[in-house]
Amino acid sequence: MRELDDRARAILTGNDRGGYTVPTRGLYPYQWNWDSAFAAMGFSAFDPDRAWRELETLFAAQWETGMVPHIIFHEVDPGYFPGPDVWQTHRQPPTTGITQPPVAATAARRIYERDHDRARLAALYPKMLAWHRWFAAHRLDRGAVCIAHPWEAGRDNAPDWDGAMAGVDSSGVGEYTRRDTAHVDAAMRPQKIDYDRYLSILYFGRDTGWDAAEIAANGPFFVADPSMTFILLRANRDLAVLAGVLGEDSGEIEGWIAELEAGAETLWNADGEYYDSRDVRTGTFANSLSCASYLCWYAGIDNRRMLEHLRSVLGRVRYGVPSYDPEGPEFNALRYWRGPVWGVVNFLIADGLAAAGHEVQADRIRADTRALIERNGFFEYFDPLEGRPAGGDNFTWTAAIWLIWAGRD
Ligand code: 9WN
Repeated sequence: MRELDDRARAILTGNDRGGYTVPTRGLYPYQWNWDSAFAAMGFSAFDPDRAWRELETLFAAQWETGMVPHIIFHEVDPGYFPGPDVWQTHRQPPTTGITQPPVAATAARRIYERDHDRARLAALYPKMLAWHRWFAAHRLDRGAVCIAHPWEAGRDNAPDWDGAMAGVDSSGVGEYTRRDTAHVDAAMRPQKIDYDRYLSILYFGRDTGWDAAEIAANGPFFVADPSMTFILLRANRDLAVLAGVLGEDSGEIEGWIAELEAGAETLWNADGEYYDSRDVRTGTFANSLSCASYLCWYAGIDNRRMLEHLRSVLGRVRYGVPSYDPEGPEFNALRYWRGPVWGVVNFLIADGLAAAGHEVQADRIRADTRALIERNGFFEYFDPLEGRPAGGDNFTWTAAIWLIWAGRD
C-alpha cells in the first residue's frame, strides 16, 4: 500500500496549480467546487495547511449572493469547453454561473479535527454559512434541494434527468466544438443531445444575468435531487458542529436541518420505494435508483428499505456501487453517470453506512473501491461489472479518497 499512498500524494501535488487543484490534467484544467472539497480532505492527510488553502481559494470566488461557483477559471485553457467566454459571469477570476454539491463544510470539519486551527476555521465559517443560506433562499422545493443544471449535481448525464431534459428545447444552440471527447473515449461521455441541452440551459441562465430567483421560477430545468439534498443536510450537521467549536449560535442551521429532513422525504418514490429525483416543473419522479439514493445514511437518515436495495444491488455487480441500477433500462457500464462506479460517491455512501452501524456494507464498498484502484490506478470512474477503468487518469478525488479511506487499514 505504501507505493499507492506515494502515488496518491504525487497525484495531489502534481495536480496542484498553486492554491487550487485541477481534477485531472487536460480534461479538467480548472478548479471544480466539490472536487476541491475532496482534494482538501486528501491534503488533510499529509498537509493540513495546503488543505485549508484549497478551501480558501474556493471561497475567494464566492459571489456576493453567497453562491459558490461550480468552476473557477483561474487561467484560461482552450482544452475545456464551455469556458468563461460562454458563461459570461463577468467576474475576476471568471467563474461559471451555477454551483455544485456543498461538501466544503464537511471537509472543513475534517481538516479542523486534524489541526485545530481555529483562526482559519473562523475565517471560513461565515462564508460557508452564507453559501448554505443561499441554498435555503433559492433552491428549496418543499424542503428538497433543486438543481438548475445537471452539472450542479455533479452527476451530469444521470438517468435521473432524462425526463426533465427531454423538455429542454435545444434547437437554438448552434454550432460548437466539444473538447472532452478529444481527451477521452466518446463512449464514456455524455452524448451530443445532452451537450446541446446543457448549453441551452446555460444560455437561459446567462440571459437572466444569472438571476437566481428568475432561474428558480422559470428556468428550463429545475429538479429536486437526492444527492444535493443529502449532501447539504450532512454539510449543515457538520456546520452546526463547527458553530459549536466557534461558540456561534447554530439556531439558523438547526432550522435548515429540520427543513431538509422533511424535504428528503418528499423525494421518497413510493412506487419503487427508494429516494429519487423529482422534476419540480411536472411533479414527476425519475424512477431512477441511483448512487444518490444511497446517500441517505451520509445525511444521517437510516432506512430499512434502502438497505435492502443496497444489498440487492451489491449482489448483482462485481464492484459496488453502480451509479445507476444495473437492472434499470438505462444502465450502461461505461457511460459516465449511467452505471459506472465513482470512488468519491462510494466514500460518502460508506461513511454514512459505517456511522449508522451497517459495517458489512461499508466494508464491502471500501474493499471494492480499493480493489478497483489497486487493479487500475487512480481513474475517474470504473466499470461495475468487469472493473475496467474509465474517463481521466491520475484523478485528484480518487487519490484523495484513497488517502483518507480506501487505502487505509
Ligand atoms: C462538468 C470535474 C467534474 C466533476 C463532475 C463530473 C464532471 C464536468 C464535465 O467533471 O463534470 O462539471 O465537463 O464533465 O460529472 O462531478 O465535478 O471532475
